[in-house]
Amino acid sequence: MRTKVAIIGAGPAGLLLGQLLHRYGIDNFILERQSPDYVLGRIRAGLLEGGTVGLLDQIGAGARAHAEGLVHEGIELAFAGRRHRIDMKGATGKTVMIYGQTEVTLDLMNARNAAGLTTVYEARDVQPHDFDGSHPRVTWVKDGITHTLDCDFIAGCDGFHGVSRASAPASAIEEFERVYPFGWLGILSETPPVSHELIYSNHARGFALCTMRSMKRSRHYLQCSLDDHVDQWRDDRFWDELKRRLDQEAADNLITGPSIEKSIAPLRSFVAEPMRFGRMFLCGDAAHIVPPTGAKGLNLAASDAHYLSSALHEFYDEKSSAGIDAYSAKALARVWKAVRFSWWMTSMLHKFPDTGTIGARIQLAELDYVTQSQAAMTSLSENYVGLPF
Ligand code: RFL
Ligand code: PHB
Repeated sequence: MRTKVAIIGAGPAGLLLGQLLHRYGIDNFILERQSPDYVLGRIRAGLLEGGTVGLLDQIGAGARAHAEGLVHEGIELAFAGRRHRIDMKGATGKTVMIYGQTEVTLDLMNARNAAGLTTVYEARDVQPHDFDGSHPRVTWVKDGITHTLDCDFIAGCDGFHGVSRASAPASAIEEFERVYPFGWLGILSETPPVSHELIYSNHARGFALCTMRSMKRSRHYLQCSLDDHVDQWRDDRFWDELKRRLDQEAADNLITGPSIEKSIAPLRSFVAEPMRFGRMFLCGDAAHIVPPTGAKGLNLAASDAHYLSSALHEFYDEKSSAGIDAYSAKALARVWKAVRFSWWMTSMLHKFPDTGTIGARIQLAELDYVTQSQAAMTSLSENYVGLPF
């Protein structure tokens, strides 16, 4: 078997890259360890930058997002018992969209099926080989049989725990990491959102976020201890704790109901440099992780896929290596700005075990500044709606 680009991983990065390459007429093949249902079942991101929606439009997969997604023009920051709105559209002229990662993934899978492109799900022992030479290949096992795919390039879109980054020589990678001393406990419920925009709350008991998937379905997060287990968080405990971390009006408006999903995610900032090893490129969470406070993970996966598809288009169309040579530096320049923004939002909004009362007062001063200064609001908004790519 042979293809131009072998893509490892059918998450948002791999599926979007596949469609962007297809639009340029570049043949590609995806290998995914899990089943389609498993991939679709992961409740993760909910917020898309305008640029990400634009990429879905470019590949003809944006119709349902425009019909069902919720366009948001601002967010609210809650602290010291009050909520303050940041008018992002007023500050930048841009908006963001609430549209779940599960829906994005489904739209991308449907586009891939409609284009007749190959995806092998439940591929075991996927392994990239010989990407330091001119004839890379990928092997995997399916139904007990080992398969080989020859290719020009390998795209490692297999997430933080994937095989691609792990296959690059350790001496060629520099890793940067911060693990935060807390996690996010998230629940999904068939209840209307508290407010029509997202509420990010800084509270002495810990951070809380009220977000949504639709006007009938809410997604809420609470900062929790890394030792916590979902079994310790019955629904009524979750709702009680959320109410305590919100301002009075939001707490009064909160409609509770049974959770449909409940999970705990650790928070981490991580970057692997470079994002290219010979004929293998890393894309999305395979190369970098950000804490979800800035809503950047999926959006970075999308901008990486954009940079990489443009670079490969230049390679095939213009017979020029300039694009692929510049990919890592170009992608990392945007990644580091999102890493900085996500770290900053996380630092401003969470309760840190080791910064004491002075840390808490500095956070309040910063939140006061960010919600009073037009310059600060514009800076937050510019990053939140997504820096250009
Ligand atoms: P994914 O989604 O992890 O997909 C990688 C795919 O690769 C497969 N795979 C392999 N396949 C073959 N062989 C192997 N050896 C393989 N190893 C792994 C996996 O099965 C999987 O299908 O990475 P990708 O595509 O880079 O996408 C990244 C995003 O999923 C991630 O950044 C976001 O979910 C982060 N995130 C958010 N991002 C946003 O932009 N906005 C948000 O509002 C937002 N909220 C969130 C989030 C992540 C969260 N959690 C749980 C980490 C909220 C949360 C709670
Ligand atoms: C979500 O809707 O799941 C979401 C939104 C914004 C964030 C994180 C998660 O910052």
